[in-house]
Amino acid sequence: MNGAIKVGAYALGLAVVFGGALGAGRVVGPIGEVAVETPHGAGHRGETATAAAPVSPGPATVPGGLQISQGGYTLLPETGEVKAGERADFRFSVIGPDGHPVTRFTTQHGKRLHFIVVRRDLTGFQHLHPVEKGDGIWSVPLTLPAAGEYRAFADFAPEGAGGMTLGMDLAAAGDYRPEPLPVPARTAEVGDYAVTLAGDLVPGRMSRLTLTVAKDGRPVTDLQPYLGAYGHLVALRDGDLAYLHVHPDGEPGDGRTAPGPGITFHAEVPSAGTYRLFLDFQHAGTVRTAEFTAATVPGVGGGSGTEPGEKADATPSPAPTPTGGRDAGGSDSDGHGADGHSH
Ligand SMILES: [Cu+2]
Repeated sequence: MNGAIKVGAYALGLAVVFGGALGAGRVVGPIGEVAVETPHGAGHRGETATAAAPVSPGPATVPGGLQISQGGYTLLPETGEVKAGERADFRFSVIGPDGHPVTRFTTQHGKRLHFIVVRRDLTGFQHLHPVEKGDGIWSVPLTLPAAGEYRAFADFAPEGAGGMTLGMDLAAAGDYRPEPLPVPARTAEVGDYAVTLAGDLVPGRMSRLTLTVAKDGRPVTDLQPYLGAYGHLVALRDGDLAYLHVHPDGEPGDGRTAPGPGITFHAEVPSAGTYRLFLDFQHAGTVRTAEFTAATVPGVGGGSGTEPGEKADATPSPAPTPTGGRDAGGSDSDGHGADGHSH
């Protein structure tokens, strides 16, 4: 049964800018911004700032979710076997740099840890919230609906460290028949709801995506906050399930973010390719997930002679595209002043 499964293990190694957490802010690693005082810095005190300020993480940054251990933190599963279709009490811990389970986490989006599970063919998406009772052991009821190789992501921020996403494999034995990835589409239906995706993923650039929710053909304008936002978006790269950093633009109660129908995000994908997007939103008391396949579009300028994966440092001319500035803060001011969606 293991023959076909191996394939998934390869695609690692594509190293780029992926961030870690569900909206936890910038790509940060535990090594982030601390200005290290290196020995050869002695005598140059005044200059440390320049030397130590890493403006760009550079191409060596590994996308989130691809590793079970990263930056000194390691996921340790404690549940051996999960049987397809049977509910398991799945347990794991996060081992910290000191070798002990981490018990202090910074709350992000209302939870200390977010747990995403998906089968390797990008079906069966689940967004769960395990419970930890003080000993560093996380526990969550988990059902893997069908046989196959699954990927589980733990998205968290240890206290004092940046947000990160670690990933681990889970297997449910049996006859695994992977499903083909749906073709890219602008609209996804879930129950009586239709969600429409506007905006494009551009490799190496922060892209603005707006997902608009309608029910029975009418725009939904009373979305409910779910974990502190009107929507949560997880994006996974087809081919290796790298976990993409997406953060919402605005939040309930900030005086400018409407409860629908549009939910806006900023997402940065590191490479050209195809991604699967999962939008969790809550309406009428129920959380639903709308799923999209999205292919990247080429970056700025006409001549697409450069590798999209490389950051566009050498972009010859300023980009006239409307997809937003290079940063969330105060960008999108080109042309249409208001926020993409009408109020
Ligand atoms: Cu969550």
